[in-house]
Amino acid sequence: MKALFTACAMLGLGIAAAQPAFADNTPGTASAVQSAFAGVSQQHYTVYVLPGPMGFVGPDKQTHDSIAPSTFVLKVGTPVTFTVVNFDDGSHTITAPGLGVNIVIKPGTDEADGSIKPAVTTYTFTPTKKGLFHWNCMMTCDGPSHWAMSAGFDGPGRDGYMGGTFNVL
Ligand SMILES: [Cu+2]
Repeated sequence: MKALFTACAMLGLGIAAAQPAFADNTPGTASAVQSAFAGVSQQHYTVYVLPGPMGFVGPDKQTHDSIAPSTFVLKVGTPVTFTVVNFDDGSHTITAPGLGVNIVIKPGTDEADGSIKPAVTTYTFTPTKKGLFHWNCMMTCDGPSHWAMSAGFDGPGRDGYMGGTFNVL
């Protein structure tokens, strides 16, 4: 967390809206955000899809299908490319209707030795409006409980597992 805070402070990113505890330590102004993004003309995220046994532990003490990271900070009007590495042999999606995003993630391949060969999906889009946009996976996943799909935030999908947020600044 300290590293994240330091990185944000160095960039001058206003994260007051998302992290009120940091409000005293960040400029939090639109001009500071624009200044921090001034040289950014292309963004890139590498995202990992982790099947249950590799995924994060929920409050039920079980591991779950997870997409990491699950929150994305984007610059409005600037193309962003996602490289999604899927270690699961099932398909997932990162779907945010409010932002017009639907990343359909290819499934990995089951190998003869029982391992899964990861699949790589790339997806590029340009966010055209600022704001917070929830995403969730539209596939039936995280069996048998499907816990990671259940309701959270303002839509289906547990944030940090099969749901999350785009923050377009
Ligand atoms: Cu999923």
